[in-house]
Amino acid sequence: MTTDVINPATGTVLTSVPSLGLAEVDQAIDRAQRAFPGWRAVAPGERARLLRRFAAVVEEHLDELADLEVRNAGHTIGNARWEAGNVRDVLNYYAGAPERLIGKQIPVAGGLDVTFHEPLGVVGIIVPWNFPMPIAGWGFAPALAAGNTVVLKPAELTPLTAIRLGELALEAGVPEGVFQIVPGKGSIVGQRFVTHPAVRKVCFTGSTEVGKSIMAGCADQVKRVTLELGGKSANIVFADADLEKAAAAAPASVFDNAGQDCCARSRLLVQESVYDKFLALLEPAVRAFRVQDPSDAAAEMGPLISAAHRTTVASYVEGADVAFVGNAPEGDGWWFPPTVLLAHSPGDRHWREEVFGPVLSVLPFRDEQEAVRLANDTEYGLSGSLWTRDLGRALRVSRAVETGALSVNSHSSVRYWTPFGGMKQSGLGRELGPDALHGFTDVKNVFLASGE
Ligand code: TAP
Repeated sequence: MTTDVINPATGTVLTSVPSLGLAEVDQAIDRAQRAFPGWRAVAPGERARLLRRFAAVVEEHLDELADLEVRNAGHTIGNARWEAGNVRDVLNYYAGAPERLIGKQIPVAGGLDVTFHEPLGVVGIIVPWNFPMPIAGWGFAPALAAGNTVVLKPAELTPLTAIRLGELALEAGVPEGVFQIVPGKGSIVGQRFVTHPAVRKVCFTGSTEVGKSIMAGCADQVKRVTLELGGKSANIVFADADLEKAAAAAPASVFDNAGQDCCARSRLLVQESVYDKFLALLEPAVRAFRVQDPSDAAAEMGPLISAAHRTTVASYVEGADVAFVGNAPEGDGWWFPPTVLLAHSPGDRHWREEVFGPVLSVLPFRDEQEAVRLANDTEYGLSGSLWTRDLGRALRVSRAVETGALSVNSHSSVRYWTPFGGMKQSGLGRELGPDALHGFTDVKNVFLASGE
């Protein structure tokens, strides 16, 4: 079976790729299982060298990978180049890990006690369509560095860069069977990662609903699981903030990648004393946001991923109180303009649910206490920002907002060398940073009797 791959900026078919059935998935898992003993036995320095070589080959193909993502996912060329570069950087970062996967020596009587970080075996990685390259790399780079073999399922909508990365790994000298791309349906390929006993860990990024079912399925075999799920992050603007700077930065914090970002700051909380002033500053910034052909270097936002997703996003705007709307091309492709909605209560559907599109909901707040209460009034807790010139307030609110990654006077949440992941129903476990590696190992404690 095959699946057509569509360019979301034009609605035309780009190519088609295989969609694997159960028997083929089992064969891939079998190959990964057979490759595992050899890969874990590769000397740490040699595994590091292979990962660095993989990073170098990604670098050599950066333009090609970025171009594929522009056409397959509608990402702007600027973002797509960053994303391919992020795969390279994450590989280089975790290439430093094999020689540093250091255990402990713990004082005991009668011998020596040491710990080892043992690889798990075959790791299954399930990737969504919104950031196909980075999310794949955040899983496979540390998994491979720790000595695991990997089967990776890209989203059906966006398989092209993952398939290419699988080829580039082989070109770099990563042995056959160590890193395999297994394209196909979530309900077949992804689900098999959950049920196949040889897959010892599942890394899933996607909707909270599917994430919960994966977690429940993994319980059956006490399978390790990392979940990166939805978000409804707050951007809190206090009256003492640099309002010009905060307003200029707000559009990209929610409209980047057409809002299809689990970290999107899709709830804007503005202190009521500056509410009108802030919206007046925000409006021209939203109207100026450049939504255009994503292959154009000036583009700040491309189309939505699919026609069906556009219908879902539009359903949040119907009947809502629209403050202002930016621009988007008309005609072919799944375009949707940046849209700012006024929330009238925290119960409004567009305020509560993850829209996953270029839709920003705005609500005023009275004081710090109310800002924290409203920010935390959600089942999610992935990301967020706050803007203030008061250092004490920045510290208090940073500690009080229940979220895995927060920025003060900025909207950055992702650096490959700092931890990333969600609190509450936004996820389980952390990716990136120095500790992610331990999510791909089990600790073994060994006591050696001295025979005294
Ligand atoms: P999901 O259905 O969760 O898809 C994410 C990945 O999981 C895809 O590779 C998908 O495969 C796979 N999958 C689906 N059902 C599965 C199952 N039963 N077992 C194992 N794997 C399965 O997300 P979506 O439909 O693409 O998007 C729906 C909503 O989820 C979005 O609107 C957004 O709110 C949220 N979302 C969040 C994120 C992040 S980063 N947190 C990313 C994407 C979407 P297929 O290729 O067959 O779909």
